[in-house]
Amino acid sequence: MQIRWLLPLVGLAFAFACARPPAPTARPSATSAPQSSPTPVATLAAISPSPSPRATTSQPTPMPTAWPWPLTLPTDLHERTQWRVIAQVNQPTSIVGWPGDPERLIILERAGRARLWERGQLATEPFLDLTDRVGSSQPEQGLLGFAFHPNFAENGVFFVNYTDLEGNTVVARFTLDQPDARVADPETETRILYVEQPYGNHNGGHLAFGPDGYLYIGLGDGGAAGDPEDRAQNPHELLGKMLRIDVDHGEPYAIPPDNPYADGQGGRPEIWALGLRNPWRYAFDPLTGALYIADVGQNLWEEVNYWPADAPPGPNFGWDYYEGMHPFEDTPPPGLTLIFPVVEYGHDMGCSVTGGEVYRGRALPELQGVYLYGDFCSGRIWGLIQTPAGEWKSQVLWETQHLISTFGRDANGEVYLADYGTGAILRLEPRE
Ligand SMILES: [Ca+2]
Ligand SMILES: [Ca+2]
Repeated sequence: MQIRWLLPLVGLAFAFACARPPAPTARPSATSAPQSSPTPVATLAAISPSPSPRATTSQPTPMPTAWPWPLTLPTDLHERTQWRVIAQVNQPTSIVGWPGDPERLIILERAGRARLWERGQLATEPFLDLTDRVGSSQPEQGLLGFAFHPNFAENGVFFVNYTDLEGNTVVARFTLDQPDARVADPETETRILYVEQPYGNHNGGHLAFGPDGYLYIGLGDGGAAGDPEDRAQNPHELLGKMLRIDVDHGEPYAIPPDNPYADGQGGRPEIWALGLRNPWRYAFDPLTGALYIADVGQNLWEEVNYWPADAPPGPNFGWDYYEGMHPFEDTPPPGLTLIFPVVEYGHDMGCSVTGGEVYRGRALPELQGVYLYGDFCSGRIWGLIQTPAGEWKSQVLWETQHLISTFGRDANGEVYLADYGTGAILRLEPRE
């Protein structure tokens, strides 16, 4: 196995470790984040003085009828559950559930194919073949993200994120000829966003629609290492950000009016969040609408960030002032509010975090509301919950041998993962 070659997919540094120290320390973010007076940055003034996740997550909206997380995490899941292989592809980068049909998935292959998995079978003909325009010469390049439009059943529209033959990021819209087509026409492509990439790595690549109906586009800091041009903190650069656009208005899109720089003053209007290194995978909780962003670390710390649905746009997740909870480079200006991760882990536990999904399936009721995430190198998979007191708890639930490149969720909320090394797609199930 060409481990050394594979490792750079989503991270730079790597440190295999077999030691099993306690699960990562969960910290209440409000007390660990440096609280500050209101930011002097005019365009961020709409943000409350201390929009810490903890301050708002005690009453998330839309508030479900019950506490949205379990009170404890199960400890014996490795005995009672299995990750069962359901398909085999080449270098999988993303798994997306087909809207309304739990027996259908779209599985992305890095070289540029979107494969259709349907009722236990992988269709021979790709759902979408973009190999003529996808560049994948660098390990983190390729066909990286896919999102169905919220009204896909009516309009047949979906979006993809890929690096082109020059290595630059393309976000494009496609439309099915017929509502129930099994193959999409590559010629229906309409590019809606194009971002030049200065280096081959840290392209982000994920796409997801939020509960607000807007498309969220994660972009890494553009690469090399240590964000050499300090893009993640520069509001005039799209790299190192989470973007948010309205694909239902404007041409090719409109700016949501509450984006922090919506009027173009002080920053790029597409920006929704700043300070990200490489948000390779992120996910919205289908019940609460909260957003979990796993941001790949530099040399030491991997992190998961949390932003509830009712928190204001514009969070700054800290990179590259901070790597996880730890100072990395330079000193933030006085008054700048940074949002710290709700959990981090060191490179004794892995090398590159792969953001997962909030489990809202039916097969494993005790996992309802648990955010599952993993590590690309160590194969560990954690569960993350918040206690009613606001404390975040993270615990290793499975030790696997998989090179976990992505997780995914089907229409029923069941969770999948991809093994980049073997190409296997696996579904989490009770052990028979
Ligand atoms: Ca830097
Ligand atoms: Ca951070």
